[in-house]
Amino acid sequence: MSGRLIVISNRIPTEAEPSGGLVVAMHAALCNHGGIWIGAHPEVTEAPSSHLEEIGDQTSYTRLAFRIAQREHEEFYLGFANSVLWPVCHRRGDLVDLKRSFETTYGEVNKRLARLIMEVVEPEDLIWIQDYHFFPLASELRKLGFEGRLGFFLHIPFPALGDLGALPQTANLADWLADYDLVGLQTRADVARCLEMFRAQRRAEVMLDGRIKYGARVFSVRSFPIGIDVDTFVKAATEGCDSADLGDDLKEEYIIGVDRLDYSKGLPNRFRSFAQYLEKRPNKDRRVSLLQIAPPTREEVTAYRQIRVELEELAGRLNGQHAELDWTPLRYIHRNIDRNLLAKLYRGARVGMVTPLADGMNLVAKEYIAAQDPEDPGVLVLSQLAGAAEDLTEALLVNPYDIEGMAEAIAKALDMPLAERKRRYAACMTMVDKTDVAIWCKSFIAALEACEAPLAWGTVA
Ligand code: ADQ
Repeated sequence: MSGRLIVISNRIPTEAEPSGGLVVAMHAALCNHGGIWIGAHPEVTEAPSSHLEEIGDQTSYTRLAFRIAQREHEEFYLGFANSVLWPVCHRRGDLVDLKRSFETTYGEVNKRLARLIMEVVEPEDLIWIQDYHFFPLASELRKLGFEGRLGFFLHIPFPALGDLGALPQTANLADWLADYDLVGLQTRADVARCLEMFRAQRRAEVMLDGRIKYGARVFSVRSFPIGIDVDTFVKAATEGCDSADLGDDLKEEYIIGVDRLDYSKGLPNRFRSFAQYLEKRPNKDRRVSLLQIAPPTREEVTAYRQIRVELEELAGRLNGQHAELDWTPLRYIHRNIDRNLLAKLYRGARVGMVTPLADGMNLVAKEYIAAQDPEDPGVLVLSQLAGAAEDLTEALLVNPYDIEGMAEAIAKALDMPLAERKRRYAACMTMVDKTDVAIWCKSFIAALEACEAPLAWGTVA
């Protein structure tokens, strides 16, 4: 690779050897290529920073942080990113909270970050920007004269054309994306939605080779399905204590759900379908519980507080109706769990339920598969609306709005013969392996490197 790799993400790891799939993959890529990781400092300050601060003491690459002021945290992060872009991309226009100050501050933070990046970047560097917090960053960098290669990866679903009308006029996704050389999306369905948006623009032309010509720019949109660090996860699931040693309560059959407490994850319908399964199960002596781990996030946003209240009510009702003196059917935990323990909890579960209403990929689906015992695997019940469903076609696919259908899928998963479980697991595991996070990272960087810089119309042969 000619230049350095510059990664921009909202979060930046602070520990020397970070854990968690995506962060580990980026860390490895930066260790290999050398370069800089730029992200928001975890501590919010009074006034925004006017320079990048070095954090950590890695030798193979540099970590630089910019500080966000409290007002920016509210208007840029909680506001425009998570109360406008997040609901629009997850088909929840009803939850959009539009305020002028949100869009203004979103623009300002991106502008300021672009100026800070320009202080450290060199023309032949490769810049890889992560996620919806920074859609306009390429446009800001181009305005400041950066002509090198710029890549973008969107971790969440690309919005449907019909939902884009809920964005303010200043948020022109087509203009923002056209300033990148490579736009990476999770799935082929995301790419189709993105192309649909461009086809609806008079200035855009989808070329025969799949690239898009937009005014003076030519760029590519491709899918790069993200995955997990498979080897590390398999190791975590199998080494150390056995899943049978996790405590008496987990000796009985259980179903597992692991999700950030987000309205996109479909938790109320999951609880309802589990309640329906309990009501309809033919053998009332069969005690299968649901272990739901859901750490709260973004609690300053009203929609997140509301979903928490709704779930607590549903959980209370479910246990009230179905618990026995010596049995609680739903265990609902609001905490982060150590990843080694999480891997073992997945392995011990007969069924993994991943039922979002919309999801870019969903790594929990891949983690559940990777954690299984190949000789006696559990069954993944997966929403057809999760990005992961595009490749994990041998999971039990469900419609997350169909409560009865999900209750039936739970029953089917619990009764599935070993031969069918093994066949479905093997097919899913092949895909989990093929889309390992290191492959995702390498293939995006290779594709960005292959872009001619700058990819403006007229310079293309
Ligand atoms: P998320 O919406 O956060 O990610 P997901 O892909 O499922 O969703 O990743 C969540 C991660 O957090 C998993 O690795 C999971 O193990 C971990 N996690 C969840 N609850 C936990 C708990 N209580 N304790 C410990 N770990 C926990 C966004 C997009 C997704 C996309 C990813 C990556 O919304 O669609 O797959 O980015 O691109």
